Amino acid sequence: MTYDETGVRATMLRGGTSRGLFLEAGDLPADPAERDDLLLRLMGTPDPRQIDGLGGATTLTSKVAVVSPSDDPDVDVDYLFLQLGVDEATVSDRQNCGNILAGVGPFAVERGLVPAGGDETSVRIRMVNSDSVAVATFPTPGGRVEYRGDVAIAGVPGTAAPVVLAFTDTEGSATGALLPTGNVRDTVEGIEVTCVDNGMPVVLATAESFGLTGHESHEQLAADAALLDRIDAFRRKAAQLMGMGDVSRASVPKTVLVAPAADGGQVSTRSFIPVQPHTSIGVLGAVSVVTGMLLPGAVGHELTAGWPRDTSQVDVEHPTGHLLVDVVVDGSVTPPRVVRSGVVRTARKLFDGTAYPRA
Ligand code: NQM
Repeated sequence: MTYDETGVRATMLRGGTSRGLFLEAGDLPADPAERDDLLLRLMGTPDPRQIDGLGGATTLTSKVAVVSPSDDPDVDVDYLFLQLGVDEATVSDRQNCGNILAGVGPFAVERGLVPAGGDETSVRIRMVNSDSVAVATFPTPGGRVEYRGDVAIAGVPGTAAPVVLAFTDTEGSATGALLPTGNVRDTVEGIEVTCVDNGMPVVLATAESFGLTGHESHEQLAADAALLDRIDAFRRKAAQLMGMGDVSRASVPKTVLVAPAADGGQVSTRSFIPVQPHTSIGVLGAVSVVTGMLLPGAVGHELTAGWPRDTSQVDVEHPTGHLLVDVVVDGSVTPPRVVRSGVVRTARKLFDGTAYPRA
């Protein structure tokens, strides 16, 4: 079949602070190479402006969710996340996306893949990229997904209905281990790091070790070409230690620099995904960073000294606001064990229709 004439049934949703095209696996070519070629043409990659496609010319808006009913009786749907390049013709399944994940439950109900459960529906989602499970819970009054609500998340104007995401088995999502190097602390290019993977492989370092305050704006960081080159070289070296091989064309690992909080939160973060700075922070990126920081001996652990002991919620500052994550980790056992992690996001359906690929 040539999709050029028929197009493909597609829904676009904002999930958290990202935006992506949501497609059913059954509507796409079964062959991954043919599928990827179609996705690149739908999104308008490669082109720095993605002018002839549906991508939004940033990595945060060049994302695709492929959803299908699951064979596994313990979950409802499978979600394959694909990160498309913007100016390079790349399609990568090497990372998860916790923001786009926020749209998967609503999409599954909209498409009839999962029945609405009552006032609220919980959808069990296998994140195929990492073979881990997330449960998404969101309002469905009268059997319809309700996107309107009063939850505000930093980086998105207005308010919307909450999508509560609870993660299980996210340890070692891309690397096989929570501490992929086997150590809680390593040195990369003379910089002390903690390499951690609780849903997203992250190289955690202090902002200070890069000569930064950790409170720079997104624009300041994006304009610092020497810094971005340094980050790229740094994360490639770290990836070797993490057993990830050559990551020059991969979107992981991410680098996250931490510093004392400056706006009433518990830690300030500046993330690089993997080279350009994030305008906020990825969901699983933030969960991984907090997990790492909670481990005695880790980089940034000293910043946790003043964190309240009566809650597992951690207020993570990023360039455009705050992200609240919920993480409980048992660092007293070897290797450390994640007891629980989760986050609250919102999502919104932007369009549902037929998408046409460029020739
Ligand atoms: O870490 C961006 C995003 C992400 C990923 C990135 C994400 C996550 O903000 O779970 O959400 O790190 O490339 O969408």
